[in-house]
Amino acid sequence: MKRFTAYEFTEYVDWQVDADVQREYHNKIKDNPIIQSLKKSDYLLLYRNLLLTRLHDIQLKRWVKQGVITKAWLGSGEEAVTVGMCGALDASDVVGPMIRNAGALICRGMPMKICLEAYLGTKNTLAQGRDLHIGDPKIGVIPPISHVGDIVPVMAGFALAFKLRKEKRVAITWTGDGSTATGIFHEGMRVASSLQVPLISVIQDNQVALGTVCQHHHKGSFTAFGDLYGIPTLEVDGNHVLDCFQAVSHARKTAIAQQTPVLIVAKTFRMGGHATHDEKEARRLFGDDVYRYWGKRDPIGCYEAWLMSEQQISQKELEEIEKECLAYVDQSASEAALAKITDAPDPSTLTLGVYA
Ligand SMILES: Cc1ncc(C[n+]2csc(CCOP(=O)(O)OP(=O)(O)O)c2C)c(N)n1
Ligand SMILES: [Mg+2]
Repeated sequence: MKRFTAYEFTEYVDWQVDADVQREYHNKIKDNPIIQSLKKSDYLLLYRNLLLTRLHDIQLKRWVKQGVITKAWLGSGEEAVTVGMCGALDASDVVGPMIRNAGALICRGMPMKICLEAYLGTKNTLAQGRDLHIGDPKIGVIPPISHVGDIVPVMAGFALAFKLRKEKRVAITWTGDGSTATGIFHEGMRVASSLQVPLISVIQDNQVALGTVCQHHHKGSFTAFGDLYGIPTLEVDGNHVLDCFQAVSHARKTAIAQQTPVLIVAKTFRMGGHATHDEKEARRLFGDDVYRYWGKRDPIGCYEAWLMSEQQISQKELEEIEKECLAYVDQSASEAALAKITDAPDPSTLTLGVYA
């Protein structure tokens, strides 16, 4: 993909195929029947959604640098966990993303213009400009809850409703490594496991919470939570869109057939800061070697290389998709910027629908 020197991490700007990483990437899924059953259009849809998710973040970063917004919470480097997992869902399922899972909105079909308007506070989003955490129940997206962990029991509640109505649907949510420290995450997991509801709970271990590295806030393996709650548990490469896809595809079947929650632990890496304001501090926290290691594992670069070498998809075909995505994001950003002027919320509506 085209790299954006002004907005992207140096490891991505200089990205090249690393033979060892690529071999490992291929071996991870080479005999997987779920991946083998995918069609070319499925592969390309995942590619498109990865690109759109990255370009969404690049556009936000551009606005930060231009002073249009003060900061943005990005998911750069972690796109595969969201895009791969959403790709394996059914349209009837319900997703509960956190702010680093903006790709979930894109995968579920929210117009890019609205995704971007969330940051501009227009009246066109679900919260009508009050909050940048957005969703849309019509497309099965529950907005992130600012208090981390709180979405887990909410999503368990959706899963309980599906169970009681005997519907073949699942609810899925993502919790960061740091947010597993909250009591509410465990209350949600305990309710889901004791009531045996079809909840897919993903621990998105990007190895950091704000400025605290994971080793300092958690000892032990996150997969042990699966035993603790007596539920099936999977461990995936969070930078591998196909590994994430196959895990949710499998988890979804299990969750519905056995009426059980499934835990998925996905290891990944936050290439930026907690938000755009502390990218330099984050680099100091981990050091260059760690960035180099994860930079080689760019979820988009690796997938692109895999599509070309294993699926014989030409670079030209991928570039065509990219051209469309770039044009779509550019157009959406212009429309969103205009909406900031034309569709500002009416101040007299400030307290409407506000209950706490
Ligand atoms: C209950 C609660 N405590 C603290 C915060 C402040 N806070 C926001 S994000 C964050 C770190 C979350 O880390 P992690 O769960 O690993 O997610 P990541 O940011 O790495 O994606 C904290 C402490 C919050 N939003 N809610
Ligand atoms: Mg984290």
